[in-house]
Amino acid sequence: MGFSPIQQRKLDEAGFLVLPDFMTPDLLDRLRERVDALLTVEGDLAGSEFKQEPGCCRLANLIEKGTVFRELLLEPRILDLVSCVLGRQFKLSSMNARSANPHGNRRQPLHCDMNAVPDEAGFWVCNTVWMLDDFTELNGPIRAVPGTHRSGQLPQEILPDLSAPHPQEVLLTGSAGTVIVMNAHLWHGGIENQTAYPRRAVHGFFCRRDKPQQQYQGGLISAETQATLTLPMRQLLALDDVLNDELSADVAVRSGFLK
Ligand SMILES: O=C(O)CCC(=O)C(=O)O
Repeated sequence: MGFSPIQQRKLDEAGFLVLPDFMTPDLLDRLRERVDALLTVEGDLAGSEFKQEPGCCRLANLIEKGTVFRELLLEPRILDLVSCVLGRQFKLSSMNARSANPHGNRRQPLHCDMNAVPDEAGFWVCNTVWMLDDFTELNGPIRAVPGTHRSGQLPQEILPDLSAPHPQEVLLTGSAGTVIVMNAHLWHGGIENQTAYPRRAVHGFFCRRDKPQQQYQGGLISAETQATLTLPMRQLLALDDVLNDELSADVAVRSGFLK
């Protein structure tokens, strides 16, 4: 494992781990370039394979849309940390991008991704957030309530107002090139971007193999792209996994908060 016991304990106890300077400048440049190009080309349709969100631009199905995103999928240090949350049996659930609009003036409600609560086998969702811009207090970082991944409850079961500040919340800030690994049972949500610039991130979202993918990769990735994928990629995408076909093929896409 490439991470210290202290870092692993932080991920386990707080529910997130911030990894500064994780990306090389070259990777960061290529991710930015591809995300911006896709946002331009897709225009009003951007994100529509999944869900669109007021106040921000989203992209979905990124494994299909660029080799640079496939590099993220196979990053061994990230996969090690994901396995600290999910155990060894996991797969990609979706890969998306989210750009909080300048002066977007909207915050996400506190949520758990996919409205997921841990089950008898433990945690089953884990997100990785690849910061393409600095996340500052003002430009719409993620807020999170440390330790809530262990509460066994969804925020909407407890809190009267999911948009209100939470007394224990912290802001997950960092400079561009940082990656956050987050137990996605953690109560969290993006807040308002009050600046004049977009705040972009790519989300590599993973789940345990016995659960449905958020976005069924076998249905979304074209045959042409599938033919170029290596075996480790196919395994992480669950492309040759009959159980995943049963679990994911007919499941409506599920978000923790988007209708
Ligand atoms: O701000 C972000 O990039 C992450 C927001 C988030 O929690 C989500 O879209 O589920």
